[in-house]
Amino acid sequence: MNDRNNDKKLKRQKTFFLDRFPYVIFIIIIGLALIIFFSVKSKLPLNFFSNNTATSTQENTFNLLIASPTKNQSFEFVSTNETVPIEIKGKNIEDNNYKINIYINDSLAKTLAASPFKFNWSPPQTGTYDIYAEVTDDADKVIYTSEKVSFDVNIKGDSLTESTTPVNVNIEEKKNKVLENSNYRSQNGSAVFSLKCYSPPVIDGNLDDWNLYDKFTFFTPTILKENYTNVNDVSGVFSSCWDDDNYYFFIKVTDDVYNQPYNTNQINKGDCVVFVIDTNLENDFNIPFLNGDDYQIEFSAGNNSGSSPESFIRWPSNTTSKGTILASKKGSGGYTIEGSIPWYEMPSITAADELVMGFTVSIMDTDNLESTELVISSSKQFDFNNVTTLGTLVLIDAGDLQKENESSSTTQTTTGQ
Ligand SMILES: [Ca+2]
Ligand SMILES: [Ca+2]
Ligand SMILES: [Ca+2]
Ligand SMILES: [Ca+2]
Repeated sequence: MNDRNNDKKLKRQKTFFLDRFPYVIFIIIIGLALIIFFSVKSKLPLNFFSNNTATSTQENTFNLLIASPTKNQSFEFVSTNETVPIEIKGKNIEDNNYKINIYINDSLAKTLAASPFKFNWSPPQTGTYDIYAEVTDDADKVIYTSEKVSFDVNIKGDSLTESTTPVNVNIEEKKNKVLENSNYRSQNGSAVFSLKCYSPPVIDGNLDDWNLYDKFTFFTPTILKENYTNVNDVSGVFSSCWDDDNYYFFIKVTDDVYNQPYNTNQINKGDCVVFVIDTNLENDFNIPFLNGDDYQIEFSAGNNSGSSPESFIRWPSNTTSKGTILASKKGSGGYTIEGSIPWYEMPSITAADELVMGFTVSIMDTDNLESTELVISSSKQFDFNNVTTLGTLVLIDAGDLQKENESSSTTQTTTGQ
């Protein structure tokens, strides 16, 4: 009985194996085929199977978009003091050390190497402009080009000279060259450029002699930034220039409530403007504290009772700045301060073309309280106790702009109405 049963079992097992034998063979063949395929895959000529698609996938992960101006946007300006805000948004650009070249009407307007990829562009005259941007790699090879965006600028210029300020490509190239050749804190935001002036601005609080100079507007809330509401709360336009004697500046501050109850060494608690300068950027690159070659200078447009504008050198001397000349204007929506600081007040600086310094200009806002409520700065982060948060100031000598502007304005006509 048992033997017969065993025989049956054995027979069933044999049948079971024989029945499935073709399947087993089939699975073994597929398995071998896969092993062979993967081992020779990289040698196959077909792109589809090889890794050659990697480069195009990488390119596709770039994205470059003109965020400002928008398509067919129209700008109505009253003078060439006003600028078109240019902002490029990119994907995977920063991580790779790439640069963005921005072309307006097919000529290079700006090269940006660090985010934010934005700047203010001064349109030379009324007209329609095309803008596009391209990404270049370390070898200056163009690896991505954005779409072209058209926009209109209408300058209702009231004088010939105002509406014909040319965009000077040479100056832009020089700025880029200086930044490329220097060690500066690009991660802390756009550099502030100061052009040499061949006839100094009149210190009277009026903007009219600042047409030719760069305007810096990218102020970011940095200290007590949770109190920031909008551009009317506090924002600013900063411009500066220099000659062998002085550093000149103009700042137009928009501030909904002017509140400066203080004078002299307390002006930093009310509405005021502060420069922090590290004159030995190269050697102090990683030193967080202020040392002997640094300056912190504060400026007030005058107190609430109408005292004169004043400045205070908080560091290193803790004294008023006697040589500084200031003029200010206060209005309902803010104030302006125009000033000249003699270089002898900052003896660590030897003013020269292409000098690169650590620098942040901050606007301190006090509206209703008795001390500072909010600070906006020209660098992305700012901390009075940390010099490594400073942005960059570059002195540039680009020749006599006034003279160049006058000679070019005689050959150009304004189309503003
Ligand atoms: Ca002036
Ligand atoms: Ca305010
Ligand atoms: Ca220093
Ligand atoms: Ca205020």
